Amino acid sequence: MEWWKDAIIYQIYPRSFQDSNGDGIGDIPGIISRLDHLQELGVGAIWLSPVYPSPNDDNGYDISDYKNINPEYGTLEDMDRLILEAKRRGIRILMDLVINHTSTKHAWFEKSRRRIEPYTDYYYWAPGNPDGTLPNNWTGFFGEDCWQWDDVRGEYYLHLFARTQADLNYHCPQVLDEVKDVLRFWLDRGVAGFRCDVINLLWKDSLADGEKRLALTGLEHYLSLPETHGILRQLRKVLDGYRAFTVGETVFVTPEMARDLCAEDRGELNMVFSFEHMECDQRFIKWLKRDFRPKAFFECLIKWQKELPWNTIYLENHDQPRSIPRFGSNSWWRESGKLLATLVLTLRGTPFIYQGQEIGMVDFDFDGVDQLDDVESRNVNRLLSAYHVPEGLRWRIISRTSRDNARTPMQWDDGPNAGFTTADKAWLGVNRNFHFINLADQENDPDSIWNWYKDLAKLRGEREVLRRGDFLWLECTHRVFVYRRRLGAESVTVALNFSGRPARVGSRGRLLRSNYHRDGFDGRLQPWEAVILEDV
Ligand code: TEU
Ligand code: CA
Repeated sequence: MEWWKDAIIYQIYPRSFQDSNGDGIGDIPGIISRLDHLQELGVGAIWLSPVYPSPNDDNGYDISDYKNINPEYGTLEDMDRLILEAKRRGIRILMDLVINHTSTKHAWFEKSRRRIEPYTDYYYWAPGNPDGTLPNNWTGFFGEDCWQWDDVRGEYYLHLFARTQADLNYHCPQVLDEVKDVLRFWLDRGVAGFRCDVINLLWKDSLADGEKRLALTGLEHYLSLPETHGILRQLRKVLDGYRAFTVGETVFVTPEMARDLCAEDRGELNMVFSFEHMECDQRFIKWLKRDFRPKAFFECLIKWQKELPWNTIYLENHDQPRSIPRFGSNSWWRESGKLLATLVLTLRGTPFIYQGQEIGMVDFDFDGVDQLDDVESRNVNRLLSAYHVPEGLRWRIISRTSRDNARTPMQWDDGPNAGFTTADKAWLGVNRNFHFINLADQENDPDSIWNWYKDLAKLRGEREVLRRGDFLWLECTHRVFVYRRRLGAESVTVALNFSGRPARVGSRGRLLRSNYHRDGFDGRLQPWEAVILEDV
């Protein structure tokens, strides 16, 4: 049974979801205490960002032990209890599988740098060049080069991400055996599957110089290589024994690549996160923003709807700024928040909702760079400083793109620290707007974004056409997006106005939902209005 085609999946960033013991850091008992919230939303599975032991240079994406729980978050017993308590509410748990790299604090790395067998080749090691230059010219994802000298070993190691995230070497067969073992460890404990971090980069074909590019020189040596597909097929054999689910995070993925990764007969992944629709407001690299152009965004969504029989639908995660200021409008906060909810819950595919999205949380309100935590933002700040970019401009660039925008603590109520923690201070600043944006308030407001999400999630559950129906676009202009979902004789049309001005569309039908109060629909949309019509 493909449960994931009917489920809504909710992403939790554990550090920022709910603190239970007053240390200012979210934790697993905190998550357990909020499971009812997720059940009420109609969530079928939770994707947990990493909860493994980690020095937290990249907040858990630098894992130092794959088979344990970070003491900041709890214990293995807490994790077992989470799996059980979630199951009692019909919710599955997906873990984050980060196997492109480990923390340099991982025991494997400690042994590898000392050339202790069989760990010697677990990572990509290389001597420098006689002229003192790095092993090759590749550049990394976090705005630095990707080689770090290790004194113990007397060689450089490869890191595509932060300096303390060393890339695992899949040319060494033991590495894959270790990963299989990790999969079994968690599947035996009852997790339902994995979100697989940067999974299309696993195999590096050589360490030769790359073609010079504006960003990520070297990419052609590791992006979606055939051997990576082979690795995924091997992992799938383990996963299939448990009927487990996988979604791959796949950077730079094209529809063709995605089809290869997700085709049922190839036996690799179940679905992937593509990035194209998230790049509509970027030039070349994420730090160079341009104005959001809805038409390009709709066209991109249409392309992916058409090219793949099924995939993920998402607008937010822990790496991206919040969706309302980005694709909607802060001045039409409520309306555009509901419109974006409508999009996510009515396109064809599995909707992923990121914590806080269901109450319309917006970007952080930090005052300056010293309030940032994210390793990527701090690196970029350092880099821009080195090029003498003035502080004002640096802040403009970083504040709009920083991953910390999505990582501020969840806003539960209007008590101290938004109900996230009883500590004086949360690990990352709570947004001061929590007096206006918080769950408790929205629970009492029938017109809230929260109640809209709940209502649409329910509608999606009741109407098979919204889940399994095919997709057909009807109108796609610089601000209006209209599409139809159809299953047998059932047909539903969704019309969205991505602008602060009224708009007209050609569709009519019996009004099922609108984010405005209205009785019928005559083709006229209010600013940021979303309507769902039953075709008659
Ligand atoms: O992200 C991979 C990735 O390439 C980007 O989303 C990245 O976070 C950044 O935006 C590049 O500019 C995954 C995780 O989601 C992210 O949190 C980790 O930091 C990263 O892998 C390394 O594990
Ligand atoms: Ca805690």
